[in-house]
Amino acid sequence: WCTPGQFVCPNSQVCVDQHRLCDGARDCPYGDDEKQCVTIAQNEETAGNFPYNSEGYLMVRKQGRWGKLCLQNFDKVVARSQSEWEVADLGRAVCKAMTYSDFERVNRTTDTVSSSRVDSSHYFELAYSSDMYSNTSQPRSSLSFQETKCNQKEVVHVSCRDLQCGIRPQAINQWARIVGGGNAAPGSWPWQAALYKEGEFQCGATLIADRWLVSAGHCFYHALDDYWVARLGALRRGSSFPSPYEQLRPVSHIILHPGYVDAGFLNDISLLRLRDPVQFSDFVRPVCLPPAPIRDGRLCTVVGWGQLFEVGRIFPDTLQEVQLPVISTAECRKRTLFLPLYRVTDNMFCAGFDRGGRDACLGDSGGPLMCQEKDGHWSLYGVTSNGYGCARANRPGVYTKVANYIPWLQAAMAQQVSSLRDSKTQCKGHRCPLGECLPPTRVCNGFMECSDGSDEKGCW
Ligand SMILES: [Ca+2]
Ligand SMILES: [Ca+2]
Repeated sequence: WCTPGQFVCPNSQVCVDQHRLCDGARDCPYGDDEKQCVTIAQNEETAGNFPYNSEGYLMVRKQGRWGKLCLQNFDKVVARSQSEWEVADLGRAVCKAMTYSDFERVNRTTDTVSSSRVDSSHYFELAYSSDMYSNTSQPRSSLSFQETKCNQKEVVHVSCRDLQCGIRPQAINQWARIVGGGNAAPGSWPWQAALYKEGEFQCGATLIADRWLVSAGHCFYHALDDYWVARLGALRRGSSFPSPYEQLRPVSHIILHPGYVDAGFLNDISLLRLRDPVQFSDFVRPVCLPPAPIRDGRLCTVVGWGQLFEVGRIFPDTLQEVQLPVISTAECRKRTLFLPLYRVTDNMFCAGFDRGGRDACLGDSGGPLMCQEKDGHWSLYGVTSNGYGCARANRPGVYTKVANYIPWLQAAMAQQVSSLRDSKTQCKGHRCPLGECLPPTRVCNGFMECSDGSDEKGCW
């Protein structure tokens, strides 16, 4: 319904013209048009894309247009505004604005514009307007940006470090939580990953670093030699055409916990290394590891595409979320007394309501149980482990207690890649994006069998 080129305000049906982006006035219902007005990028064209770059030029956006911050009058403006700003403060500010923990380096540098880019490069400089707003009762920032030719081409190159974990830039806090389960909104759980084995959805997983996922052990026990692909930034499991927010990454190494025991699901945890790191964005971000063991009674959230009913294998297409209370281990052992397979160890915990129902079944094996900390960020407390059917009354969900495995996770991530066991990658025909291996007879056979049609590309 928007005209091409217009900005679509997230989670509303409002369209905003480009020149109203970063113009200082709020046009989207949630103010999204004034949110992304500073970034780090290599050039003006890529500045407006979704990914977060940890390194690049400091860029600002004014009235829809991106440009590099030009430093030619920086010292003069700082002196006039009687502030004690340094270029390093600019770096710190942009890194923080992009949810990095801090900056690593800030350099004043000369912009090298290749001849093909001369027309598209654009600059803004700081402007100080001491008298302009002096009569208004509202105190406002007297520093702003204005266009400049930037003759000396002196700009800022920044590198930031440690993207903050557990932050959900796209989550809409204004929406009431749906108790009892419901569809998740796009980008609400940016660390949630779907795992596909040879092209088929199998398990959930959780992103904890740019190339590491935590999942359950039982997903891989009989499938260490299969070809696994992680799908991140996805909301709809069944959609064959990936959204622009999605990232697919083949799994290069599967590290199953050495103490995993299939009978009883002991130490049901695994760590997956991605062949290539993900590109962080609003839709693909890491969760935090838990600062302490989980507390009984705490209300936490489970997400997944898990079965909606035990019978019929009905998988929802859109990511589901539900809030569940953590049950004490004593209570959980009582409830599972007559289920002989259930031996709840101290490396596990239980969550769910008395009545059972949909909530008990929602999480995918390997997917996250996460809780929000007081300061607002989210931590991964549990890995969905239960493999005993679902949606039965008095049958709480069982989760691997992540806090007990942090030393193991950290040691495993620090291992030399050469010491890890390689996953199988051979396919004698063609690999589809989600990992299905098509035999040579199905490549260029006139039928599109991969979701992206890659098996029928370049045939003639
Ligand atoms: Ca605006
Ligand atoms: Ca084919």
